[in-house]
Amino acid sequence: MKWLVYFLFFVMFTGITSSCQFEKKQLSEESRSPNIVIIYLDDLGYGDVSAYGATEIQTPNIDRLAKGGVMFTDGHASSATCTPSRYALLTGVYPWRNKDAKILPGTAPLIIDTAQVTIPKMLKEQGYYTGVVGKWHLGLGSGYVNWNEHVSPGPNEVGFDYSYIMAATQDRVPTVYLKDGLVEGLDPNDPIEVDYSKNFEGEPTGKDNPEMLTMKWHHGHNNSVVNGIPRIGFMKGGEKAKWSDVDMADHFLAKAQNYVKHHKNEPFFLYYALQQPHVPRTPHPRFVGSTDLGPRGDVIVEADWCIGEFLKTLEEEGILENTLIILSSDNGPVLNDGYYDDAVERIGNHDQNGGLRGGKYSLFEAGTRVPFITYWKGQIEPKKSDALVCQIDFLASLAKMTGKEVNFTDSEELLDVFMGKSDEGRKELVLEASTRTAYRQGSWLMIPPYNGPAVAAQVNIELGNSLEYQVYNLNDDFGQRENLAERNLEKLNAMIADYEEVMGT
Ligand code: NG6
Ligand code: CA
Repeated sequence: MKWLVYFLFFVMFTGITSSCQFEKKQLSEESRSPNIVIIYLDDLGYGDVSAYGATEIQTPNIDRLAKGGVMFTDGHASSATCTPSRYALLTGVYPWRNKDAKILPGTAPLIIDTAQVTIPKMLKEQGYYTGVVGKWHLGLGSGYVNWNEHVSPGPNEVGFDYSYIMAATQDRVPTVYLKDGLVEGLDPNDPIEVDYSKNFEGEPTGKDNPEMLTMKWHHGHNNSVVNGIPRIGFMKGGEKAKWSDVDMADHFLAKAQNYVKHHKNEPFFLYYALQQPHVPRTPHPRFVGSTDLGPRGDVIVEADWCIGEFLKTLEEEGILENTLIILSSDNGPVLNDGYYDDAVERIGNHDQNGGLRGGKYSLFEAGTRVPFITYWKGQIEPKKSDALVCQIDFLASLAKMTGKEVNFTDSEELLDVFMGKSDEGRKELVLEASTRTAYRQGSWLMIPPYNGPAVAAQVNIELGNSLEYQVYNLNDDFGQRENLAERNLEKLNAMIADYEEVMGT
């Protein structure tokens, strides 16, 4: 009898707990945070995407995101160059607050403090698995880097569970991939040495060995030669570990796809940082000639294809509906960035700036205004938004989305804007280009006076330098042709005062 009572109790109890567990499971699945993917291109301009008006390049896969999500027309990178923009994207901190946030050589130490909040760190605390695949360019190590040992600190120390990266840029040595801090495919009998100040004895260079080159350098880029391409910096050894430039896009894509397949059952974050269309532009042979624009156009088509394949993987794995995708670029476009690759000669009717003034390195609008898209199938209603938004705002917005509310200094919480529910973007934004800053307020932009050339001669881009204050109203003057500073002294003075307050000067 006693046993029967025990038995009945046992049945009731296990029944109750298992039904509780069932409810809990269902609940957590419903409220589960979506996967988050940031697809980040390198030097892709506002006018380089067909959804943004390009006619000479077709980007059907990026367009699919733009047309199925929020396509921002006033979305900005924090800076007109790579390292500062990536720093701001990941940390939510304005790059001009960190004096090391400037274009880094391949030997530079990590510029993110390992104690700093980052998107991957914040998401990890919220139960995400976090990964980065592609271009890093935020420095590695804390001084001298021995590339033959575990390289640290790096992405894994600032919040990424998994990292598969190129250290700096495609045009900088070392030209090898690193997986979780280890150079992939390294032969211990052929150690890697890297130096940015002097060559290793007897090693060929782009400058002295033009006969070795399959791509000619225009400015800079005349140090070590790898795969016939002269690079920035000197490198010796590591033959087997060197990447194949034409396979890089496929290589990163496969890593990104694998990552998704392995982590589809947990909330994951992926920062997929493509290398295109940064120099050297090395389309895989199957993309050569896919535009009339030469390699620069062809690698944009290649990048678009990679994005399409990546989306297919999300679909095949059944998680597209549960994944928020953000797509943008680290800075504006440049044609000749140091190699002769026909980008200038074959530009034809293409306008990489999409009507904006300036380009990469510039304080004018084309420096930072870039393609900027948020997409979440079934959750975000397709629309165009002219809200002023910046990549620096992802941190606070994703924190809000995943239930972690923190007050950030520079990163603004704009979740409703990114979800297409509001067009109330930022009221103000400080933009940066090679340590210079400009101030955006509403539709107005103020550039303080700067010494320095008006045009960067080698890349042929207007930098925004002038000894006079410049003020533009972007609503009426998209191409920044008319400096209104003199005629609007009141506006100018008000903007200077607000700018100085933000800058703390
Ligand atoms: C410049 C390079 C340019 C590019 C850029 C970084 C020269 C002359 N120019 O210094 O080719 O590598 O740095 O681009 O070396 S970024 O997109 O990573 O910021
Ligand atoms: Ca870049």
